[in-house]
Amino acid sequence: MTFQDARGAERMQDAILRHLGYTIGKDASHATLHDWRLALSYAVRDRIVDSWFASTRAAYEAGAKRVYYLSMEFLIGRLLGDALVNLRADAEAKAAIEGLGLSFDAVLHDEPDAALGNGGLGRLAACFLESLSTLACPAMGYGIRYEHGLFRQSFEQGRQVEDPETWLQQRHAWEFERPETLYRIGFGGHVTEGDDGRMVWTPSEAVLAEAYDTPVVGWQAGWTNTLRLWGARAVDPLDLHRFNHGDYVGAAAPEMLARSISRVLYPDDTTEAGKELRLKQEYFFTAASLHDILRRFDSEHSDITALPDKVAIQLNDTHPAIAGPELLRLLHDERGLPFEQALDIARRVLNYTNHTLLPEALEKWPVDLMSRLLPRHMMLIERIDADHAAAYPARETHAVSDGHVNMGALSFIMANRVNGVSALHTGLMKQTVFEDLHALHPNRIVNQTNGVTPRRWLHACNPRLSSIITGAIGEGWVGDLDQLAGFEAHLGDAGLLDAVAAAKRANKVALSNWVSETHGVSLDPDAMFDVQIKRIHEYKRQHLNILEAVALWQAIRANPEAGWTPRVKIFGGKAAPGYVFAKKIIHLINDVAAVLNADPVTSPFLKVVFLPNYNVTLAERLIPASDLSEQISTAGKEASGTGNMKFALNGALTVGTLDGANVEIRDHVGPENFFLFGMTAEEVMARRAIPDHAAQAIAADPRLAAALDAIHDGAFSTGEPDRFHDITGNLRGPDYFLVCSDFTDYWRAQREVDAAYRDTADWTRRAALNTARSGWFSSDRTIRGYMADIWGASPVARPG
Ligand code: 26W
Repeated sequence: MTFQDARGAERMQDAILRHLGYTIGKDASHATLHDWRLALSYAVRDRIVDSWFASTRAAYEAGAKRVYYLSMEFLIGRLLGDALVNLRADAEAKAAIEGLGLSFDAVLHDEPDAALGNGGLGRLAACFLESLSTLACPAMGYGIRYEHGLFRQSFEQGRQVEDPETWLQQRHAWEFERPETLYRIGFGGHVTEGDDGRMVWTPSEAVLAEAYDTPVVGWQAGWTNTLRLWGARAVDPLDLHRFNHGDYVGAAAPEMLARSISRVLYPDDTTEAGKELRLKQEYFFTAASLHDILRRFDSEHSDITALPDKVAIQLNDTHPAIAGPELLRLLHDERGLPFEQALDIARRVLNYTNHTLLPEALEKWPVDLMSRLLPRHMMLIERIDADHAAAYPARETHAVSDGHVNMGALSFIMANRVNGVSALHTGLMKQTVFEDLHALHPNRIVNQTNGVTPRRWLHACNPRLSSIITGAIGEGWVGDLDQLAGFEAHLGDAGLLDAVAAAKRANKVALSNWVSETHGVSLDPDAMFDVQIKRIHEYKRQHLNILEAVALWQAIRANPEAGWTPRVKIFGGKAAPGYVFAKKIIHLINDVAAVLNADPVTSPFLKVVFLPNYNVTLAERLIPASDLSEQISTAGKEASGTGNMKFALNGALTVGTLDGANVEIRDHVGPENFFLFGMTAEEVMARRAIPDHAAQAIAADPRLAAALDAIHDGAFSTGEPDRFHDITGNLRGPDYFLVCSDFTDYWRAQREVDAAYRDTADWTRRAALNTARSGWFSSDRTIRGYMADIWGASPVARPG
């Protein structure tokens, strides 16, 4: 440790002890691990605040254009480790904590995940905020401060059980409450015409939106932006009249009702809940955010028509789409701008990202619900629709049709730019859901292929590989991942590939130890770690993966001496509580695991593990220890994927379809370093047109037939043979996601994987090439694309 670090460690230790005493109010002899973690967090937070204030001041002084990212979800995970890495203070913090006789790992692991998101969309928002700060782009994230994030998952007899998530039942060191930043948000009521012809909305109920700020520090703490989350509370928290009459529940009802708006995250990530509370949540945070954005603009500028020059707003999917009508209401109704001018300003400020083509995920709100909850907005939506239809009569593109408001169409009509999240997805958007609107506005849709932050998803979660890379090419890659390409030239360096292989094996040993400690399952670190971690959904085809496991088990039993490549299939992922079929897939995987892992003949070659409560922190533990990344969705269904990028960056090879960003990953890492299988999106459409496509596939592949039979006959559900008949019935029947039709080629690819893995040196070379050639998948590159092609925003000179 350098003198510099020693001094740093001492300073850090002083700060920790100061906060333990004066912030937590504990002396060292009585402090719990939790107290120490909070004390360290506050000590680290102090350093971020300096960069935060400097950045905020610099943005003001520069009169910079600001980016506002509106998202119902921010899947942040833990913040302490990330902050330490970005402040370059992780070494001194480790020394300080160990100097106090504590385990650094234990302190870090005391922090709960901020699980304010479901999956890809929410995590992308978190990566984007970190990249916006790293690129010194003045920006704010706006969302909801859910009291309860995504549910905790556990298994009982192999079935998913959900329990409330409770991250806020302890001090949250990273937020600053802003009681002075309070907005009144109305619902319901009626609209009247004022004598000046302006429409006046008189809500029948209202809640208060209170701001909670979390600093988002970028790499090297060069810049720090703000994530502002809104908490709901009652205008009048206590009904004293009722209280005085002993109706204590009634007295607290207003507070309970109001807080229910930010109480819990809706756990659905592909099916719109369509619930009134969900729409209230969407309007609550969107309206509070727009109020806040205009207040800040007014404090710097006097001419509202300059708004598009100073403000760019990104709608993270349709969830904040009510922003269009709300901005119109604020500009036209409240500020008196002519409708057309207000519309023009709003259109030049708003942008919309689409993250899915699944019909059931496209939000369509019933007109009567919208009219009841947001009567003025419904009127404005109809006017927007009529205005657009009049201006573009060539195609039928109404946002309002058959009694519903299509939030995708509304977002498109109100947006300056609309983007997809991978090249394939953006192309399909133009051909399917937005075909008509694209024809009318051929330049509005652009592509911005997703990315992930290399700070959390390589540098922090995989220090072993990270230090090998830095040893070879210096540390510049962390802030500029394009430099990773330089690593390829070093793959021939003496011992480098051995070091890469050793790092991977050490990560796998660490994971095996953790799995055996926490789940009592022993994993052979020399086996191939074959990992599928993501939300459970039919289009992601976890059931294709477990079907292949059953077929492999049968093949090994039939010929144990055939020299099988030892493999461990690791699953992780939550199913939306109401998604019965997905929950059945989880049950099947756990039941298959129980039989396979207990099979003395096959378990040396094949094990299956489903790790419960998959979240950001578990991903950080699993991805560095993975050899094979399962990206096996039905082509045309996964908009992009971002886990696929994290695996490639961490030297896992991909077995996958030509879907989402898999296409671009394969182009960058080289087809020879990617195990491709399955139908293309076009072939999927053609195959689906064949009525008995599944039966044909089963008839053509006895291995597939045998695997289905085993599941159907109860081989994994003794005592309840028909437990999985809904799964086998679906796969032998409609099989909409073409599990059976892609099975044979998937089996073929997996056997190629087996053969490739046995050539350890060549596998390591291909793994290292995946790392070296994945620099493009940095969210810094993605955000630079948004800044240039969508927002017209530019970095501000870093203060000091
Ligand atoms: C209304 C319920 C609901 C909630 C969330 C519908 C849809 C969503 C999200 C759009 C689902 C989601 O997370 N989509 C994922 O977004 C990622 C980031 O762009 C992509 O990488 C994934 O492919 C996509 O499934």
